[in-house]
Amino acid sequence: MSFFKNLLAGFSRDEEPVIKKFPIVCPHCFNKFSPDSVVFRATHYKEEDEEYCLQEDGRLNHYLDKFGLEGSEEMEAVIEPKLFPEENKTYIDEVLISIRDKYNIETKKRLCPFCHNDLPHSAGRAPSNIIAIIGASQVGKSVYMASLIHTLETVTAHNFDAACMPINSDTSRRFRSQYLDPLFAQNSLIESTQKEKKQEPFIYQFKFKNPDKAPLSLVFFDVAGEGMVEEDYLDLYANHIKNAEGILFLVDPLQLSAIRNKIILSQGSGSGDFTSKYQESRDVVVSLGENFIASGEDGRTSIPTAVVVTKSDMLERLAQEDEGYLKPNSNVFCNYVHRGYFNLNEYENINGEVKRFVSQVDLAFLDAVEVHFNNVGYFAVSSLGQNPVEGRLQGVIQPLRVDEPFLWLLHKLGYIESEKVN
Ligand SMILES: Nc1nc2c(ncn2[C@@H]2O[C@H](COP(=O)(O)OP(=O)(O)OP(=O)(O)O)[C@@H](O)[C@H]2O)c(=O)[nH]1
Ligand SMILES: [Mg+2]
Ligand SMILES: [Zn+2]
Repeated sequence: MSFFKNLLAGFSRDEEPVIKKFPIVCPHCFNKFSPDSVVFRATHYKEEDEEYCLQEDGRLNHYLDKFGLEGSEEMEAVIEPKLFPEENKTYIDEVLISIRDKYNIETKKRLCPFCHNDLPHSAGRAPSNIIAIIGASQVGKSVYMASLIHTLETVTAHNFDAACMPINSDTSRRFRSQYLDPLFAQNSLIESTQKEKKQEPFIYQFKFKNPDKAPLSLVFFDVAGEGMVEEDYLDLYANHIKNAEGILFLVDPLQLSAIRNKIILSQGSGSGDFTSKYQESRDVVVSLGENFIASGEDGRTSIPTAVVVTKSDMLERLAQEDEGYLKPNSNVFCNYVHRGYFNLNEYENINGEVKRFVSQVDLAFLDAVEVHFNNVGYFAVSSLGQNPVEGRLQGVIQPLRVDEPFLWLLHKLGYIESEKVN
């Protein structure tokens, strides 16, 4: 179908121009602006020139100060493109990407005009999609982000004729040392995300092999669950949720009090770790509602929101002992790989099963979600495929359905197609 659509589009006379220039959302301060408003950092300095000497960057320092980070050292000058003639500027696909300064020296270092942080090189040239991963403390956000990004890079991208890559070597290094190595190489877990520490975004590019399909930039954030119910924390560290294109809302079955004891009993003794922390997922919805969502007209948001039940491996025994919640042969426990398109049939089954499960174990949460979010899908994943024992993994990680909620978001945002196949 889409093949013919593309073919016809190729012949059509009044073909729509391909859009190549997109508004930029700064991945540091989340202001949105046109690619024409960027500023540049000079690549050299001249001690004797007041304008071009090393100097303090007030805006950058203000930004760093807000997060309690140390101010930067004196830096090269910031260059305002509007003060230069067109012949000094270079554009690719209508997007300003470099400028020659007063000394005729070129700089490609684009900065956000609001906070003076570096912009990713794809900024303005691909739609930028912030995916917010939220949820109460210890629900499995950090582990899920790690498992998801790893799966996107190694499996999902290929299944959709694309490649998924970190935006630069710094992102790659940080992801490896903070997430990938502990989980995949050292069989250990990730420490609870610190509330006091500013989390840097992880930016990835998802690029299709078909050059006619626009690439997308994915910006992932890992926040501290503890902060999710504190206004000050949300204001400072979770502002990206306001500009998110998609939300992954994680819920932990072990924290759903209605079944916690049943799960613990069903696992038997010596069967691994149970989080001792409790934080009602409903409180997280309420606090999000207060801080971000209620600003809309009817107090609801249409941002596509995937409610994701994590640690589904913990539900398997429960299902065997009590079929009232989930059937032992439920789709929740079978991996399914979406390939080439998002299978709506598979989605409808999982959405129905998980929604029914959540309504049984935490109706108050389900109701809170339904009054705040207009566009919701329900999913279940296991990022690890096993329950760690004393903070150690017992073998190779075997993620289950981890990319499905993400693919649903991509489908909702119009980046991948869907089909209904049995
Ligand atoms: N059984 C099982 N346990 C998991 C899984 N994913 C995470 N866990 C457990 O949940 C714990 C918390 O995971 P994190 O990803 O650190 O949780 P978080 O939501 O980032 O927590 P904060 O950073 O404190 O907000 C881990 O230490 C694991 O013990 C999973 O797929 N299966
Ligand atoms: Mg965490
Ligand atoms: Zn900024």
